Amino acid sequence: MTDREPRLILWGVSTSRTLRALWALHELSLPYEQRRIQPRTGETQTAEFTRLNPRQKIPVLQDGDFTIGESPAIVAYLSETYGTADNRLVPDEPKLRGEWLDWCFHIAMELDATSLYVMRRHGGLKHIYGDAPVAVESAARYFQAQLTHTARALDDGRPFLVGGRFTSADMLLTTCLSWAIDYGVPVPDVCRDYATRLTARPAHQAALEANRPPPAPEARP
Ligand SMILES: N[C@@H](CCC(=O)N[C@@H](CS)C(=O)NCC(=O)O)C(=O)O
Repeated sequence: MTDREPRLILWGVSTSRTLRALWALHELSLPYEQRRIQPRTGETQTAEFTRLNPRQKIPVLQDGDFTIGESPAIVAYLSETYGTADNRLVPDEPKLRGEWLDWCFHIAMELDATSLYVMRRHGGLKHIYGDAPVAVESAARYFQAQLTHTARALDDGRPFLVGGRFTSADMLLTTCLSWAIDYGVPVPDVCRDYATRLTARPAHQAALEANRPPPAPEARP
């Protein structure tokens, strides 16, 4: 933890990836402002936002004059900059850190990018990315096959993925499990129970609230 006073601004709302950043902010009890921009509204394409993130994606975190995107990186940055011995989300012992990285890459690549995001892009967002039912079906099967490894790991009764304590790998896995359950992809009981336990954390509940999208214009009073 540094003695630097955080000046944190989180850009984004309403996505599984912004939820991760919000969850970390609440786990670490950090004060922040939120710019509640949403995907596919044009708000990620403005000149102001593109200067911040040329990838035109949310979430983005500003910490003073430092800017970072990619939800797993935001969470790790927050923990390494502001985490304490009690609430840090990243292990520091080299082997545990290696194990943590292994889980983070596995979840972000195999469960998120290769599976759930393919389902999202070619299912719910097919009007933008193209209709590809075979890709959606195959991604759902791939997710289930990849998840068997996670289910086997959790079958040993461990409360968290790495080192007996809550880390950001648990945040990535929980958001993917919630996403899969929401899509109706079958998830083994051991993973479902794990997700139920982790989503009950007060910081997750607070993050869910902060991640709620603003009401649609026509619904506003
Ligand atoms: N790998 C990135 C993915 C971020 C991402 O794809 N964000 C989407 C929404 S979930 C986005 O901002 N799309 C821009 C837009 O649709 O305007 C992360 O984990 O942060």
